[in-house]
Amino acid sequence: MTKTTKTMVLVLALAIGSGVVAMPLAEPIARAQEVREIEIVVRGGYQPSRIVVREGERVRLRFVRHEYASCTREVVFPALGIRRELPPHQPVVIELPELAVGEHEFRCGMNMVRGTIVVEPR
Ligand SMILES: [Cu+2]
Repeated sequence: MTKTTKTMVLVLALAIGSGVVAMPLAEPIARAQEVREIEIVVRGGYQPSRIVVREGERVRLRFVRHEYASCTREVVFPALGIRRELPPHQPVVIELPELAVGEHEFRCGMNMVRGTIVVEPR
């Protein structure tokens, strides 16, 4: 490398590093649909225990367990293959996949406390 080439390489490297020469950043892709977040309080049961959503609606459940009773330690969505631990007073967010029209059950690990997600047709 000649001295001039070395200098040019150095200048270019500095320019990139300092952000003077920047690669165009991809624009964040606008979300086609907002996600609806529903909070479910867990205390001797699920509140609300019946959640009605629309077909195709994107839903995220936020479980907040306000108790130490071991019964509700886990939440299970049998048909969806979802099983999550719910530590006390620590929100746990569960992103649901697209659900078919109808009723989808969720329950505690022992199947004592139950809730239902009702998906209504459009
Ligand atoms: Cu239980």
